[in-house]
Amino acid sequence: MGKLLALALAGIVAALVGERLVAFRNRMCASRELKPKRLPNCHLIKGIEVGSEDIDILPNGLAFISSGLKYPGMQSFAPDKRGEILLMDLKEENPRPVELRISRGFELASFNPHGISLYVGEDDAVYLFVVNHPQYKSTVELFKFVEDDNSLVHLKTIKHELLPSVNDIVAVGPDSFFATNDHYFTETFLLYLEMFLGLTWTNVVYYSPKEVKEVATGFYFANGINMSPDGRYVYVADLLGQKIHVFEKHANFTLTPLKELQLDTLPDNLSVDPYTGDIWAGCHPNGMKLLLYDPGNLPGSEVLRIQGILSQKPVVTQVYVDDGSIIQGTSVATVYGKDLLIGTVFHRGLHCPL
Ligand SMILES: [Ca+2]
Ligand SMILES: [Ca+2]
Repeated sequence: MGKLLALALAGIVAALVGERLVAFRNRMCASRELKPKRLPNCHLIKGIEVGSEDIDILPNGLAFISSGLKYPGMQSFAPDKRGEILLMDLKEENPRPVELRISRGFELASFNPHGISLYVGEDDAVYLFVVNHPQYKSTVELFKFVEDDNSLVHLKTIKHELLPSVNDIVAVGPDSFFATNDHYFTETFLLYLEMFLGLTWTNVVYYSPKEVKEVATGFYFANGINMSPDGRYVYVADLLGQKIHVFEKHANFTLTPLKELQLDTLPDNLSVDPYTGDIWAGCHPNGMKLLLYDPGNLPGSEVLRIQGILSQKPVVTQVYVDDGSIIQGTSVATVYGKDLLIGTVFHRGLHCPL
């Protein structure tokens, strides 16, 4: 009887694991194959050697790029190199990125930048918020940009128990923001178990010096976050839910769910065109290939433009699709006029005229 019970239990466990595995592979888009769709005259951006995970652009064409992310379980081609913030002036004829100097007193050796967000203050001061993972922990670093000097002055490091695993942020004031947590757990084994089991425990948190609160939850893997140009709506990419969630933002910085847009790909960071309001999403068409990074079977890239997200029928356009032969693991796509910048966690970004 003991053996029969053990066999029955083993059978149930095997069935559950099998069911979870199938569901996990579906969430990862593991069987998706790609038909490349390229844009003419794109070139890889020289001077970005260890990744271009997130990009944000000022109205004057200065693009800020976070480079050198090391993320648990993900391939890194320069595991010992510290991260950096690069600046590229898109108004120049042949823009080349330069590293921004960071003021003394900031712990540069362990700089591991992830999502970023710019905020222009009332006095035209430019603030750069950077998600950082020193020793694989999560902090948000607040910098002030000094253009004359191509430098960042470090203002403060923000740590909070509600910000344990931050992926991306969108600034809403000179020292306040919404942030996504991409995992509930922080320990590597548990965070992978969380993904495998398909728990939807990740969230969005509002932070200000006076108040910190969870404002949305129920995501498999909350990733990119951004806001409509009028500041009324907040967009959140759920990477493993393959969705973009739209929330209405209120004066007290709470969020009300408004709608969801189902995609057939894994959306990472979201950018918003300040003139058209279109959302540009850097996407991973096959999450399994991204995770495994097999040089013989490279992860691909996909860039989507979403027009009219609030309308009855949003228009989703595949702008760029690559099987990985040119760019792998696209994490962001952002536009400045007729320039499209595509970033990736692994290597150089791509600059395409639209
Ligand atoms: Ca961002
Ligand atoms: Ca991200």
